[in-house]
Amino acid sequence: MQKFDVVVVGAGFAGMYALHKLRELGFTVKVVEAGDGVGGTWFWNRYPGARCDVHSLEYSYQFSEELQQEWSWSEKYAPQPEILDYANHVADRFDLRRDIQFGTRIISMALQASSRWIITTHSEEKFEAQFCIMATGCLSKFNIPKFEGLENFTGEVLHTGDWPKEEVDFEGKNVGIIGTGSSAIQAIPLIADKAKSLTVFQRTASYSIPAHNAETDKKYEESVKTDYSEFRRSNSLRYAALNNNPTPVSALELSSDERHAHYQSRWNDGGLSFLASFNDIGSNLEANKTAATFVHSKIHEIVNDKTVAELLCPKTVLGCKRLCVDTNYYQTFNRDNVKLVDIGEAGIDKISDQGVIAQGEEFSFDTLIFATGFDAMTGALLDIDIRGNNNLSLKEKWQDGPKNYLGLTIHGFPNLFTITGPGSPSVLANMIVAIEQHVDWVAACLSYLRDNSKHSIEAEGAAEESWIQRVNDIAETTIYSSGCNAWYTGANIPGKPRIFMPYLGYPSYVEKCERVAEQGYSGFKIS
Ligand code: N01
Repeated sequence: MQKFDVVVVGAGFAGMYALHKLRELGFTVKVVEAGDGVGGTWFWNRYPGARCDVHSLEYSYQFSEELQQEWSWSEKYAPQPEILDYANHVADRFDLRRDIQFGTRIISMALQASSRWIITTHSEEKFEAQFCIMATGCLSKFNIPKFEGLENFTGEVLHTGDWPKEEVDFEGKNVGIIGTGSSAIQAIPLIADKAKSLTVFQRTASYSIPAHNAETDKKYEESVKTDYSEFRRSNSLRYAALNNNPTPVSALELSSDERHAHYQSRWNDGGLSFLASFNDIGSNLEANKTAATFVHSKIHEIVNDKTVAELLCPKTVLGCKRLCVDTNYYQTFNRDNVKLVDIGEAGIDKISDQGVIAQGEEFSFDTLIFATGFDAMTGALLDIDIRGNNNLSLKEKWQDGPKNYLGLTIHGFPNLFTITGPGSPSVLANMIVAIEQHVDWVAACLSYLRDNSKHSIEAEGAAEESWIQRVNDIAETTIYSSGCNAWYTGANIPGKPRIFMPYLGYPSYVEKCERVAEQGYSGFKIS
């Protein structure tokens, strides 16, 4: 059995950086990856139109000044193929592949009395490691709902989160797509452009803000690169570690004309920074409603058919489910070959051999696309049979929802770390920034243990309890507690316990992590 200081599960952005950082510090590291390439979410999500909703100059690593200076993004919002190229470039540049085992899925991990882990792959290969780092991603276990009759469908079935590497040909095809979240919203305009017909099954309408994507502004790039580290530092002081230029004013302080003009200017800028239009959209439902009303008015301006426009207007709290960013999403419903079927809460009746039956009507398709999202944040972790102290499984431990300390470590599971786990800013921050902060923290922690001849670190139960309380207390003061069926809470997966998973507020999170380390890892048992 091969032995390592650290086994890392996953070779997305988190796993790649963990490998680089820990190897640099002299640890022996093995990365195990189910796919046959690096890139994680950007390896699997190859659907047409897939691109990041964070500006390219921010959605990139900062650990190497040379890397961030030499790489140039072609567009304001990088498309998936370019992000995958970037991941491959990083893997080559830092010679990562020699320590990554591709095409290998971890199925179980068991803690030994020695506080070392035995890790077993799908082919029964075993590794031993003192530490395990779960870099399994927040949106990596894709979800196909259990639709009755799905197995009978005779056409092609695709999922946006598990898209084929080969180009899918939609020419002359009748296509159905279930779901209207971020993935669908990006894919729909491009598929509609190719397919004979596209039918969109919408259960809950989403708010979407235009990306206004463009080629990279070279002057802006140059100005950022003149002092990239200062750009990163100032972004890291913001709520979501994004350069979103927040307006420090309540939406309710302005006259309705002033407010409208302000929203219009944010709409013209495009993207997620719309959420920062005012300082209370995320915390005050009345303020939030003004933003929702503005987006409704835009939908009605764009979509010609009044009934379709009204169906596309979300009735939910804006931002409570992930805000989407699009290119020509609403415009696509003006095409003759696109049909919106609002299935509402009744949902899909069933799948037939020909297609979808909804509201008693059968829709026939050559291709059926599931844009039905992910078992987010916990799905990939719980797919592995992880057993800690006293053979306790993580599944049992988390049966009422994920519990951990700092979103990084779990009581009962010593020497195991989760990168961007539930309870950390993760999906509600710039993911790559959050990843680097976590990896740096773990690397410092492992160095501390080594320097002090310690072999085991475990979150204390009390620290875990108070952490979960803190995560929830913060969420309670925001629109996220308004009860929408967001994947942030697990509500998109039937039977999944509902608990708000991300930690809100990157700067206060980082401060806490730093304080814990400075205090000799307070809240942990070290031996
Ligand atoms: O998944 P989703 P996604 N019957 O969960 C519907 C990131 N991302 O892959 O809302 C019928 O958002 C579901 O309906 P409802 C981003 O963080 C980023 O689109 O549950 N419909 C919903 O419409 C994003 O939030 C980027 O009522 C069903 C859709 O499927 C996250 O990934 C791009 C159903 C799922 O939407 C996930 O996005 C893409 C059922 N049984 C993704 N079950 C960018 O960076 C589910 N649905 C831009």
